[in-house]
Amino acid sequence: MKRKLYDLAAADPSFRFSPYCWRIKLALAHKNLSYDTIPWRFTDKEAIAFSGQDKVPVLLDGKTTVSDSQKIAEYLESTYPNEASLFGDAQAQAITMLVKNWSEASLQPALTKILLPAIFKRLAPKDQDYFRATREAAHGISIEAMEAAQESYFPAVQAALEPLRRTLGGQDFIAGIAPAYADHIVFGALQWASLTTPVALWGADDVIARWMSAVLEAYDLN
Ligand SMILES: N[C@@H](CCC(=O)N[C@@H](CS)C(=O)NCC(=O)O)C(=O)O
Repeated sequence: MKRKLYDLAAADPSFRFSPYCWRIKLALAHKNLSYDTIPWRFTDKEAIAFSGQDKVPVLLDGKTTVSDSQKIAEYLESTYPNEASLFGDAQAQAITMLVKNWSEASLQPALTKILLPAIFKRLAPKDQDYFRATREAAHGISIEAMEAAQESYFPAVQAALEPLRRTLGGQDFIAGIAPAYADHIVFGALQWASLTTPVALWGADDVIARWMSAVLEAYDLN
């Protein structure tokens, strides 16, 4: 049975924008593992209830079901040890947690209020009420107010990107000479942004744009 990945989709089923699902699509490519994706919408909770939780990514690999991107990455690393490593040695794996936590605690929150209004417009109509209710409750501000305040969120994004720009100014990838899971994590966050918002948060000649193309190219995803 072919591996299956439940992957967040918009109204257009081919529009796949989840930062956490992108991590896993790159991790599967890194391990040279083929898979089919199943488009999933925020309100399709029943479809993934078998995984014991309500978020994507969810990976089905033979008889094994794994959810949560970090757990999926660790599962792939231990199940396919003969394929290229996602983390490197134990020290590198530990340092990858700093990258994950920086992305989730600094970079992604800085991007969120810029992206939510753009995502809202692209969602399947059946998802829009749920998305509005959950996101407005989480942020204490309406989607429309976020959109109106958009420019006030730009400085925090640039501040969050500074460590990444400095790093990529001196090396090709976050993990060094080739991409690894630390790159997949940050790529997922920035792909989430570049797919959903028309706002240019970095230019075509920015080191970030160069690195994003290089990550895709490394996996023949360009
Ligand atoms: N910690 C989880 C987070 C996954 C997550 O938040 N996924 C979002 C899509 S990007 C989701 O499924 N949200 C469902 C919802 O908000 O109801 C992971 O790393 O996989």
